[in-house]
Amino acid sequence: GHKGATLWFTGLSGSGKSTVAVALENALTARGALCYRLDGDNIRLGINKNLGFSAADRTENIRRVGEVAKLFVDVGVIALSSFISPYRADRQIARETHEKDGLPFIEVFVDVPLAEAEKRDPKGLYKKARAGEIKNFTGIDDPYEAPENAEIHLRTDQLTLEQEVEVLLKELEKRGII
Ligand code: GGZ
Repeated sequence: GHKGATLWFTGLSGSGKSTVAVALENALTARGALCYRLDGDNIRLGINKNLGFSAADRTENIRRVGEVAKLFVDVGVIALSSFISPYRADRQIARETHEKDGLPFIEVFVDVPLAEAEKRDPKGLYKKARAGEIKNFTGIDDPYEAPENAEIHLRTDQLTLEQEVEVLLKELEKRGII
């Protein structure tokens, strides 16, 4: 069996948050653990479709994601949240939303140097941001506040995807979540 928990992936666009979350989802599913991924595709296009990328909208995005993740954890699901979540204070609120009810919250810093994320640029967004075609792009002309004490720190330019999944599974085992 397993119990609920939120894994909160935070990092720059192109850091590998979604890639790691998908790989972990597959590994958990193979073990029979029920999990659900929260990301821009199912949140920003749905419940949060009225929100953009101003500081206030990012804060509200993350507040709602924290609340929704907590609902999943309440019912025993492992919630995998992958949003840039650039503000430390917003991540702290999501953490407290869980911890005040005794629910596990594991912050995962998906870390790459900006230069590496920019080199990957899978959607060409950094190029557009550099050209001024996208304003307030995280890492270019908008802040990213790196975690100072995340439970897990993954350097995705130094580890393989398999190693990253292994680190996360070990942490979940250590905490008795799986
Ligand atoms: C950052 C932006 C922006 C701006 C659009 N800044 O690589 P992607 O495309 O798929 O991931 C980015 C995603 C970020 O949305 P989040 O909900 O994770 O952000 S936050 O946690 O800050 O609310 C990127 C795309 O949306 N995108 N404009 N200005 N990323």
